[in-house]
Amino acid sequence: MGTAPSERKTVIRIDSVQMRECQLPLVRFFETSFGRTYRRRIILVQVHSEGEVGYGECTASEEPFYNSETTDTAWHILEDFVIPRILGTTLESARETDPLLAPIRGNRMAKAALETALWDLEARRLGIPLSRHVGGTRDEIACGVSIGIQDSVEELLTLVRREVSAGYRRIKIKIKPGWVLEPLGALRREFPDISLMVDANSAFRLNDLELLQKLDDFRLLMIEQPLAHDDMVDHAVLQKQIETPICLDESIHHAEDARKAVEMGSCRIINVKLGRVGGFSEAIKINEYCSRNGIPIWCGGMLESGIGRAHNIAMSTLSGFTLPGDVSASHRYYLEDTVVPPVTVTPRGTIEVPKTPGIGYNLNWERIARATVRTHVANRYGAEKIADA
Ligand code: OSB
Ligand code: MG
Repeated sequence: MGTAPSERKTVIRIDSVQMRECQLPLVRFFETSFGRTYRRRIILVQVHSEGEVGYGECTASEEPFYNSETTDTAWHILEDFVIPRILGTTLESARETDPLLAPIRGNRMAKAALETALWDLEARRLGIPLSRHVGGTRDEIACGVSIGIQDSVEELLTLVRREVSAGYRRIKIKIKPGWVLEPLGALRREFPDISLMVDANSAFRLNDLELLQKLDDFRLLMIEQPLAHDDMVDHAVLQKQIETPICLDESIHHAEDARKAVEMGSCRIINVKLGRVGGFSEAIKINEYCSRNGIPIWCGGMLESGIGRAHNIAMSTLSGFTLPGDVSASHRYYLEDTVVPPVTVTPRGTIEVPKTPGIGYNLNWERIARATVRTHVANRYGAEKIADA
């Protein structure tokens, strides 16, 4: 089971929280079954407590297609609900963030932006790497890549060749109706033995059973979220009729979802995304449940910039994260990242886990300043003033 999260505690008095929206162009568009993304609108969160700082990144997308959150809804929830609940409070530890935010339903990506920042802050105060603070033990993590839908099979092959020679340990391609058998056939002809998987982002229904059964011939590691985002029942029906293991992404919001999905037979593998589950506290619970029950898990990605990527690296060091995740090098998405140096991958297809306190990467302030389009600052003095008035 690995180690439990660090029991060491500090008292965290929340003095101020700053948010900024950064707009970062992607090196190349990223296409899923719900469309193309050309640039990210990312909210960065900074929490201050008695001279210490922690950083978080909100993983919500620009549009409510992956889940119901967007950059703008997350900004609203953070500004009007999350930050006011936290500001001026004194937490026994970062683990108390979750119960404090529990009255706010859903909006897990907004909440995770602050929750993860508090774990970073606490790790820095304790002088330990974030990976160790959350209970992780690995010194390096195994990396895979997620490759979007392309205009042609030839373009897909070019990209896969590049990532395979870079050393990535698992290739995932996005699929949708009309982009399944042809790309997979071409990939398996050229790369019969690579570790290969697909992600449908909910693009199919049980009606597509015949097509989904054909996937068994491609010896895939798994098929990620083939059916509706909110449907664990049909996933259980489907899993009985296909050999390829189903991995759930969109459907799992917390540890109780993970338990129910596993008990119903809706999946055999789980993709854990820090934002989607609301932060480290919940990710740790999922890790514990899945480790106890022999369910492999891996770290998903949301096209994060360096700060979110650093949090993903820390989470991937937990014991249950036994499969390569969607945590890859910064340069695949960003020419200039929000951290320096950017996240890099070894020729072995791994990322070395930072050993310095907190997230273990420095912020690229010059880049962040140029990308910032709006900011919001709230401090406890301001909050007290409003309360007195
Ligand atoms: O379903 O895993 C997904 C990106 C945006 C929205 C959903 C997904 C993805 C990815 C990207 O697959 C993974 C990455 O960040 O490299
Ligand atoms: Mg997915």
